[in-house]
Amino acid sequence: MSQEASTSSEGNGKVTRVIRMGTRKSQLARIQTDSVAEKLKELYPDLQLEIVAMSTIGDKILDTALSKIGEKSLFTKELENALERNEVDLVVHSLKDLPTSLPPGFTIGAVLQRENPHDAVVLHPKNAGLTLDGLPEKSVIGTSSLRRAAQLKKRFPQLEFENIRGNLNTRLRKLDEKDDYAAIILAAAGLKRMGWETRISQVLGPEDCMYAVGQGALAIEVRARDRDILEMVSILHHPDTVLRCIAERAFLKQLEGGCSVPVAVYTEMKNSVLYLTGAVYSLDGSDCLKETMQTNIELDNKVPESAEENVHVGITANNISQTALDAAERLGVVLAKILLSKGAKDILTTARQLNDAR
Ligand code: DPM
Repeated sequence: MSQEASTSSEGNGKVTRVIRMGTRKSQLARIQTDSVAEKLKELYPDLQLEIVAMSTIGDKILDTALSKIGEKSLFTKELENALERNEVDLVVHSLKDLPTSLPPGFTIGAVLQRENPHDAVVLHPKNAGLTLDGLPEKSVIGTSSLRRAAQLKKRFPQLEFENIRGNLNTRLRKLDEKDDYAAIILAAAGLKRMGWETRISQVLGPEDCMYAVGQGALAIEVRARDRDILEMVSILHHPDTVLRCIAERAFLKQLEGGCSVPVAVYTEMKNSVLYLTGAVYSLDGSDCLKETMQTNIELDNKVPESAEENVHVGITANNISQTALDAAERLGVVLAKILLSKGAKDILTTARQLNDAR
């Protein structure tokens, strides 16, 4: 069987190409991919879509904390291999799982409107009605995110934190059916997409826990050379989300942080001003560097001179003002440089070493 995406003529002069969408096999990944398929169908009613599901390393290694698996593109490698081999034409990811530098040949062709980017508390049923503040001393909170643990340890020193792994279904089951955890922390966006919004007992604001770079946004990864697909998906770009996420990703990239370092952000777009708060933490949250900066965003009509020029931290957005994208990226870089000048590198290096030694 040919692995090339098939092209067929319907005899009416209109060529329809079957677009294959790659996805991980988890329920969340499938829901996310289906939602993008639906949007594409609405915009291009003649489009023929096929969904191809596959397992990734991240799905197979379920007993180890993410932050301890030394594989950068944990959830993306197999899908990128399939893209490379033309077995699929695009892949839907959670943006926060995509590294700030993609392997050569790939680019993010669309960043969709962000869901609630905050983290949420899901309580064991026996604790119904409580908040993190009201849980008994030494209650165990399940999270494998160094970022969440660092911030929450500092903010709620009376609580204890333990790793929890597995996809969302597994984690909810571990919470409900055992007595190991008083609560777990998950992204509100994932819970909402799974239809489990009712399990959210508390959404954590930035004073309690800032979110991960790109959290809550879906991204479509494509072959950089595939200009047709790039153009097709580009109309799904949500400009405010793109600008916020470019600033966040530029911040993380400049810090040389991967997807599992204690780095957190908070962004806002208000009256054409983009605000970025970024922070780095020691593992127990006792050391923290945090700053906020802003930049004006001018949505002029400046278009890129060449397609290659318009890539910002892995994202191609030819239909968004070049000036605005540059300003967003610069904001992230400058904020990171300020934190680096105050010692962010040492905090992150120590956090990484301690985590590797655990
Ligand atoms: C990344 C982290 C986690 C995921 C690290 C972090 C959480 C890991 C854990 C980079 N990816 O957030 O500090 O709790 O062990 C992930 C989730 C979603 C995308 C699930 C979640 C859904 C939300 C979204 C896993 N990736 O964070 O609850 O689309 O942003």
